[in-house]
Amino acid sequence: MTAAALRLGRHVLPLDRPLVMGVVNVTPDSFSDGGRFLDAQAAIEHARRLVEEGADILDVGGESTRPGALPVDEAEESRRVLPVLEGILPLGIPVSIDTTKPGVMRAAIAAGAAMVNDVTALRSPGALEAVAAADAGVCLMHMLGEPRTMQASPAYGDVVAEVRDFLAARAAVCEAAGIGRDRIVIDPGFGFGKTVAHNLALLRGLPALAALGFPVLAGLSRKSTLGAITGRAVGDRLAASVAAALLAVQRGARIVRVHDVAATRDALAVLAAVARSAPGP
Ligand code: HH2
Repeated sequence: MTAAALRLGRHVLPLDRPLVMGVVNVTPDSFSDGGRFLDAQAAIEHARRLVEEGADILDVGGESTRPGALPVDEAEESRRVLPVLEGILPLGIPVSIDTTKPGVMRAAIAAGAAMVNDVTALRSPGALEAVAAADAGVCLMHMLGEPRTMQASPAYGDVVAEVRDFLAARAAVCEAAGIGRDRIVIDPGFGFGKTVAHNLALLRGLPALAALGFPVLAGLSRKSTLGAITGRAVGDRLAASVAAALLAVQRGARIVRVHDVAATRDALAVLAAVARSAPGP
């Protein structure tokens, strides 16, 4: 059974409705919005808009994970994200730090971050300890390989089973290190070492991940799989992104990581209304 609420630092988020995580990228090269919010003030204003639109969590990242992205050193990543983090904490909703680096995790948690979103599922030496020593939540994501090369030729026997087993193993490692179940979120990592067919299989297979008993986060917003399906450029994937978020929630995702919060919220409101409505005559 998935816990009734997710504990992220001092925040307790009920899981009786899907949560929307709004993306705040502070990078020059993110695939969808690279460079737009590199200036801290612009990123803070963007975050404020996402909260007004109904975001439940903000996810701040200072290093792009897009295929082929250049690595950023710890000092530069901290320099990018910490001022933004400090600027958006007063907005009052939990802030997640999207990083793989234990030093950035520690600094962000000390500054008030309530969650660590790690696309490498706390596999960097010291990352597990950095989260276990605090009360922050964690999102454990599956990635095959590393960003530079992950899209070269990803191959699986059974993608859903392999991703599920990886996430179950990482969650067990976290629990053994003292991170409570109610602080753990799992994520199949759409687009991280996956073909279009793998991503679609994972979307269909989300119930198998949800069955592990942890809230599932799905990040499909503006991703290239949606471009492959629709033929649209990254800036024109709003409708496809909203559809993907809705399909993910219908298949058991409890958190959707999105760039377009207002549109996603509207779609989820329709879904909730249908779920609440009495059976027709
Ligand atoms: N996707 C991206 C980044 N971080 N974290 C989780 N947990 N799940 C995801 O699917 C995920 C993620 C990629 O999207 P974006 O932040 O828009 O781009 P970039 O990594 O280029 O900054």
